[in-house]
Amino acid sequence: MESVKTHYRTCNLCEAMCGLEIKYQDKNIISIKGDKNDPLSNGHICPKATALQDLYEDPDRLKTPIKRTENGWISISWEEAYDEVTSNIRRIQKENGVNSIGSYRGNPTVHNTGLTLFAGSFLQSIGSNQVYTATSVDQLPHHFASLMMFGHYLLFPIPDIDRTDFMLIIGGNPAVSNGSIMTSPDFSKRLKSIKKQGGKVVVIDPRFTETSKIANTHHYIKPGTDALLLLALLNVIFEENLTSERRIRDISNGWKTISEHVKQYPPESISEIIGINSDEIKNLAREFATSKTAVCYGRFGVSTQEFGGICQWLINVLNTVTGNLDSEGGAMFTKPAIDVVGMSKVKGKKGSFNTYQSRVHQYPEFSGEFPVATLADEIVSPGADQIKAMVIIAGNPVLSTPNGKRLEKAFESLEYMVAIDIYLNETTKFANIILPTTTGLETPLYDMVFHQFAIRNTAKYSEVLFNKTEEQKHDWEILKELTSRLSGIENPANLEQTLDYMLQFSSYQEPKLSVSELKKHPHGIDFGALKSQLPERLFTSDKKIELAPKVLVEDLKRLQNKIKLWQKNESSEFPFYVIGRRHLRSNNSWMHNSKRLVKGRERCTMLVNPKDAEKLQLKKLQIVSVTSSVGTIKIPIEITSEIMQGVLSIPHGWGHHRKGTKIKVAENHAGVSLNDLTDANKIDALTGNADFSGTKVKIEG
Ligand SMILES: Nc1nc2c(c(=O)[nH]1)N[C@H]1C(S)=C(S)[C@@H](COP(=O)(O)OP(=O)(O)OC[C@H]3O[C@@H](n4cnc5c(=O)[nH]c(N)nc54)[C@H](O)[C@@H]3O)O[C@H]1N2
Ligand SMILES: Nc1nc2c(c(=O)[nH]1)N[C@H]1C(S)=C(S)[C@@H](COP(=O)(O)OP(=O)(O)OC[C@H]3O[C@@H](n4cnc5c(=O)[nH]c(N)nc54)[C@H](O)[C@@H]3O)O[C@H]1N2
Ligand code: SF4
Ligand SMILES: [Mo]
Repeated sequence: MESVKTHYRTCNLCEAMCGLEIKYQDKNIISIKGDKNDPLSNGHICPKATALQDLYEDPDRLKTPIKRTENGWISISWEEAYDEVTSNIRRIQKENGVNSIGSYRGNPTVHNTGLTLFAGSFLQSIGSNQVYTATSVDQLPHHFASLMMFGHYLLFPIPDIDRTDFMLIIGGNPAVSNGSIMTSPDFSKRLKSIKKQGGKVVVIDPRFTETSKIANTHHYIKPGTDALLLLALLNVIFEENLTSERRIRDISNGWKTISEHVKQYPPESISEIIGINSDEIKNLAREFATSKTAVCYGRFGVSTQEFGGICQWLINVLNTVTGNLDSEGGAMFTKPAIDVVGMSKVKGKKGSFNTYQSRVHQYPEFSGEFPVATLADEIVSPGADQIKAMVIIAGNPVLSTPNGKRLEKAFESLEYMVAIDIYLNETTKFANIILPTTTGLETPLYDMVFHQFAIRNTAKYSEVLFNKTEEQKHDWEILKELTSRLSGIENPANLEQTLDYMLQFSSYQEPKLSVSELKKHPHGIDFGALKSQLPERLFTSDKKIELAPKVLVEDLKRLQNKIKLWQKNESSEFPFYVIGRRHLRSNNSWMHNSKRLVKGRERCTMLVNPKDAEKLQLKKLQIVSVTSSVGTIKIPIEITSEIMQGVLSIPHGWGHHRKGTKIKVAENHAGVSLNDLTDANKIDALTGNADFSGTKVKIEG
């Protein structure tokens, strides 16, 4: 037996990029702890990190390609699998056109270096415009606002949380999610330290969340109405002349337009709709604008709503006009070692909008993809360019996209599907072939995406801990092989060589970066706090921030029409709003096969406010039927004043009872899928993002 060894790496499970210290002996893990010397996470981890061991040891994980036959799944060789996949893709394209192959890439794509580096050329080798990802059930409105205002869809302002005096959090619960589009490990500690230093934290959320518990103040808000709150905050700031910062004003367009538009939204006019008192709105605006530094951060809850695009735009405007964009303690731009955004000055895409439209609903394209809410339509509606086959990479859209049940039916009707995934689950069970990959501890990691969104500039490369077996393949190896077979063009570079190529363009020269240099720094290298970078960092043609982009200003008309509907307040067959909820020991849909993560009391429950429970005579843990315009689920309830009246909360990513999967632990903790209720026709009409917060339901006891 070998001696006990220590391995350092970054956890790839969520956006926080926590450094891990892993003790192991041979192929056995002894402990997974936080790496105190990681310059970003300083020793923090969450309960999910230890599940990396479960993932590594999971007997349900697929290791060799499997193929669906009339007699069930059989193992096949990689050679046979590659042959089948490429010949089917070519055949279907020959018979039905190049766009007959759809693709969907899920969330782990961005946590996997191989997938981020090799998926682009793979999709090019297919050449179809039927491209879908989890972006349009998540952060698409952020990209939209960035493209329109800063000229690049990946140029996100990140809260400078360690130096701020005031943080306004709208529709995010980083105390549980560990932060999103804000890589900030140990978020809770950072939030507490804002308070400790005399600063203030305010949360706006229909639920009194774990983050709200740490904050100074929490306001309930009626789901989907945040755009009005933001307009009212800006109204007060402009009316009371609380705007500031010549520097930013000098490098922005549209200051006057925005000030004119917000005049229409005094707090009194919208207070009743959103459910926050007008004096409280005024105080919040004043406190925010007069705080020495302040940052408004809005995440998933204000992205996945009917006016998600407007929300993300106005959040940027709020930070900008109060002098908090690109300045310490505000919202700042990062400068990562592999500067994907910066590199696109020379080569690469800055993003695009509406350059072509989807076939069935004419939804606008965004940066080369369509809203996934329309994927089922594109599969089931006959005609030229109908999707006949799907390539699914690291995604579980049956559980994660609106109206999952309808998507299941659509998948059933496909001529062919290939999935690149580690499990036989609710989505991959529809595949003809599953190509399994290494994951977690078996993979090298340089976080291409989340270094871009981090609250400090750092760089870290994690080596493989356990070498893969001979039969296993890395994601990038599979994509590279398929790409070369489909395109006939061989990519000579492997993963490390590709990273090396990119690292040579780093603006950090001390030390000179390469994979081998990064390997000498297993805890990572710290390049320090974020720095001001405007106007150089902007991608707009005149190097100015666009505060009033035309498409967004025009979208205010849609909001005006909605205000009339809200004001009417008509009674509805579906009186409740249902929103989501994340849990520290969950990760979207795919980590419920880890015993230690699912143990304990049932987590797939619906939160109901005591007043609503009383009205409907519901009892604790009673199983109720919840029905929306698209479906019904049965779920136990928890009665709690944590959730506001008229709103219900159900976590997403459950519903593992579906037949034909091979995820035993998850099947025994099945729960039900929130997305059997969400409606694929409900989207933010501007950006195409799913509108989850607008899901309306009724309850029957
Ligand atoms: N109603 C509602 N719906 C939601 C949300 C919500 O809050 N409410 N959240 C949304 C959000 S933010 C997101 S990001 C999406 C997520 O949506 P998806 O990305 O579609 O779903 P995941 O649950 O992340 O599933 C990831 C899949 O990748 C596989 N996988 C894991 N690691 C690897 C790997 O290393 N390689 C490969 N090839 N495969 C791997 C897993 O087995 C699983 O099948 O869900 C969205 N859907
Ligand atoms: N433990 C854990 N961590 C995760 C994940 C996970 O599944 N589990 N998923 C990861 C992923 S993919 C993502 S994208 C991030 C997401 O990270 P966050 O954005 O922090 O996501 P949520 O926890 O869903 O927080 C959204 C909040 O918005 C609130 N909300 C819902 N509707 C509205 C509304 O209309 N208005 C307002 N103001 N608030 C609203 C909800 O109550 C919720 O508290 O988390 C990541 N981290
Ligand atoms: S917070 Fe995220 S990155 Fe950190 S240990 Fe947990 S899952 Fe991993
Ligand atoms: Mo996400």
